[in-house]
Amino acid sequence: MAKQLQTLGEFIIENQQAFPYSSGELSRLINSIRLAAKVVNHEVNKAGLVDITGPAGATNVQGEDQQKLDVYAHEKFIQTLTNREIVCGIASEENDDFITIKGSHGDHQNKYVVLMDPLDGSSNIDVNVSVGTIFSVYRRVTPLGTPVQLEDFLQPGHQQVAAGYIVYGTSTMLVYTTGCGVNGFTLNPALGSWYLSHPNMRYPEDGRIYSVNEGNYIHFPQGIKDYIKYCQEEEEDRPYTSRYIGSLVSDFHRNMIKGGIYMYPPSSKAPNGKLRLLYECNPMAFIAEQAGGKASDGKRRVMDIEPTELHQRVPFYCGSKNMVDKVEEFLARY
Ligand code: P6P
Repeated sequence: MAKQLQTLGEFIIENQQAFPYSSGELSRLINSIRLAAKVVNHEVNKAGLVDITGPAGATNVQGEDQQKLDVYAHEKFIQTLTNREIVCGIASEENDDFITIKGSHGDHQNKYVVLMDPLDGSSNIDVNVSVGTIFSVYRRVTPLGTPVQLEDFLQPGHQQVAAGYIVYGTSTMLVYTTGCGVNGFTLNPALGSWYLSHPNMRYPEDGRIYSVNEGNYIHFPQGIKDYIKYCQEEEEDRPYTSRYIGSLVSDFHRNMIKGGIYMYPPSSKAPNGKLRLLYECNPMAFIAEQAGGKASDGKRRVMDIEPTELHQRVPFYCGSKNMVDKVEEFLARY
């Protein structure tokens, strides 16, 4: 008789006592994320059938065409988070400014802020390649009872209380941490339940996969060019392979399971790289570190960077610790 997998609900209840200061709010927040994820998953999985895959006509702060599914996912997560009386504010890739949530009594008593990329990798939507949702959670730092402020969102990554992602792939998985390790839950769409399929996920210290858009090679810093050539040299201890899906969540997830490094270096075209510190790099860095991996901007620990803007970009090197160390070594030569 196969062992009955624990559901996400059972896991949350079992681990509730892990956060003495949280009166179940963090659990309610994760519960609202899992509800929205199911709803978005349903739409993502039928994207080809209904007219919600094409551009929505608007563009987001990135200047990217907002795919209708981007907008749909953004709205669903905002709606479920707002209804659960937990967050006082939300920042999203899809909105230039943060969203203030007063709470049902209009008194701004909710303690948490959420920053998210509702549908990362959206350029892959209409070619049927995996996409993902990324979220990052902080406790507010401004006084309860007052409207949320920008400084509640501009906190360094090491202040996160939770972070996670949903990968809408061959199966749909929710992977998250609250600072006590990383656990992965797989959705059974027939039942609408999430099951603990990947308990205590660990980033292998070494790996053989490097993920980077080599189309930008000539624009990379010399240290990155050298590292890529190092990976490609025919040495017995370096049978590396290049894997790049173009969806951060999917590349990260595969590398965390198999061992590898994801790189989005700066380039002459994008001097700070492309990825956003607050709702792409910090949450993925929290997860990577909690799984024994590492996340750097090439010089510093990503989670130590003091944010200055909501949508600021940073170079991003994340994955197996020894591989990130090696990249930093190559970059330090120049
Ligand atoms: P490029 C998707 O837009 C994204 O933010 C990440 O998910 C992905 O890894 C990266 O950008 C892809 O960017 O420039 O290689 O197409």
